[in-house]
Amino acid sequence: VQAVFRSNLSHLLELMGSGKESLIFMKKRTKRLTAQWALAAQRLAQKLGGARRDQKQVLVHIGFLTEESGDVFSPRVLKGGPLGEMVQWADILAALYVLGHGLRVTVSLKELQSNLGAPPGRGSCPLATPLPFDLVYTDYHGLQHMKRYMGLSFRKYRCRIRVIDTFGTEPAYNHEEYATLHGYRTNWGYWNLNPKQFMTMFPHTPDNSFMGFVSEELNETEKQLIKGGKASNMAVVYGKEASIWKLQGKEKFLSILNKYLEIHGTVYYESQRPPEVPAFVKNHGLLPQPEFQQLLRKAKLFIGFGFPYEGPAPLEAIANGCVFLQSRFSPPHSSLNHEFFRGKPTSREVFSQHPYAESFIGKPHVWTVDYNNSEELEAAIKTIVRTQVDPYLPYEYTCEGMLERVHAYIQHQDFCAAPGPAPPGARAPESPFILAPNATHLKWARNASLAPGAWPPAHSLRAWLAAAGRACTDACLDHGLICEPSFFPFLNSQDAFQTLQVPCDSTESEMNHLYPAFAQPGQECFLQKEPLLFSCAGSSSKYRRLCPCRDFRKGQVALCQDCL
Ligand code: U2F
Repeated sequence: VQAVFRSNLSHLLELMGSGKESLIFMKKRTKRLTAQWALAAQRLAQKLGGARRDQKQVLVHIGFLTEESGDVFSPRVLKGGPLGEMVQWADILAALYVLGHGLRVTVSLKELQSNLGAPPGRGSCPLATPLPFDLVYTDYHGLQHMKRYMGLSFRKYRCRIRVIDTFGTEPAYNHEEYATLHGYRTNWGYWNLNPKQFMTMFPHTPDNSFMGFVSEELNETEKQLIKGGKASNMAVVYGKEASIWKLQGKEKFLSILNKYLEIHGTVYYESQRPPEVPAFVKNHGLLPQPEFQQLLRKAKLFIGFGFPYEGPAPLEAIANGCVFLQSRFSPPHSSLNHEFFRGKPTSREVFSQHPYAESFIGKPHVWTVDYNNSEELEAAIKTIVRTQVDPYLPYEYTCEGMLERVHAYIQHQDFCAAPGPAPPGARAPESPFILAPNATHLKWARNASLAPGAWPPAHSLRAWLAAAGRACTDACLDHGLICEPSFFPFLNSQDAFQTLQVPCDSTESEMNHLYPAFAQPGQECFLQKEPLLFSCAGSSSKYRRLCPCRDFRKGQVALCQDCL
């Protein structure tokens, strides 16, 4: 069956159920964004020019909202608790629905069970129960639920699952045996899924798929209106919870700000002003999303205090013409040194409160400064107050961008196909690479004929031998490219090393998330033995990693030029 774009979302609102504060928040958002989704669908339909899209049957099981997993989020919706996850789930549901897929939504184990078919237990044979869905979007909590209810068929069908995973899961943490042996075992990881089945909130690591969410897009007239309507010296502090204001050195920081700007906040409070928030701050209390946007439209500056990490609000602020000011983290925060990230299945280092804003957007919209350096801070504020910036929203965070990406994933990502050690042609028989002059850059010369049907198409591969100590994520970015883990099999061979003129004295095949790699002392080459461990993330000064990179579409890092 062909999928047909939908522009009326009222049936989706019914599917989303009711009762919980979190669902109410999500439904309000979906309703408010209906016109934007409809317009985006129209544009994408035009862009795709009638290309065939298969309709999938999709189950969305939002595990963290179930009572069985504690549902700690719903009661905090109106009290300054995290809303980022709800923003994202609302947008995922909208994208799937607008793309025209068959949709079921569950937020309790009972509903899940009745959608999965016969429950396991006496009298039923879980193996015999076929899964009535082509795709299941869930989270780490939901994975547990599904495993419990699907019994033996979980293994068979897990390739259909997509895990919405805010901060991401690196391959070393995902592989159960490897994680256990090498100290990467956490509360969450070790499901042995294809790492691309994990879908993140920002493009953290290309080992996972970037799912994202949307921010409201302004038309030209609105942009002009906003630019004209800015209050000259108004700043809004990022943070709905009073605890965020317990920033070290806050007094000094705020007094500098207060010299140049009128400071506003949207901190939740019960009956009286939270003691953490100084008297000169104009606190509006937690605002409903549309009113928060209105506030951002008047403000010149949106100020991060270091927490929350990697949320949606800075994108909304920038989209509404604010400058986002945030602190640089030195040393960077990670699961090794910070409570918030501890136990999360990633070693990713976070160099500022919002690394995406820093590296994908940057100046003039984003200023990342050392808050302990008063001079640097004051100089930044002075410049910001003087400059005018245009509202800006990266394409990948528009409704159209999200639809385009989710469409591409649904049509092309298949983790159920029989896993081979390498796709056809991966042994690179007759010099499929062209050598760059410096002999560290390989380009796939033939077209995709060596690996027909591969996605992303194999001809977008550009391979680099990274410097010692450099991760593939960074090595690719250094060349304006992005690491593409699905291309690792093309590089995981003696031939590939040979074509690169890497002088291997010996070659070994082992389980190590840094392989394929070359070790200079001893001139040893190492191949990856376990395909699940192919990883863009990770580095060691011992190795020069062999890295598969690819190009990407402007404003849509998840997709290569020829990926649509
Ligand atoms: C992030 O969660 P948060 O919910 O803390 O992220 P924010 O960026 O603060 O904002 C989420 C939404 O809250 C809205 C705003 C954003 O879309 O429009 N909002 C509002 O409705 N009223 C207000 O007064 C102020 C903001 C992240 F998303 C999570 O994944 C993390 O778990 C969490 C911790 O790092 O940070």
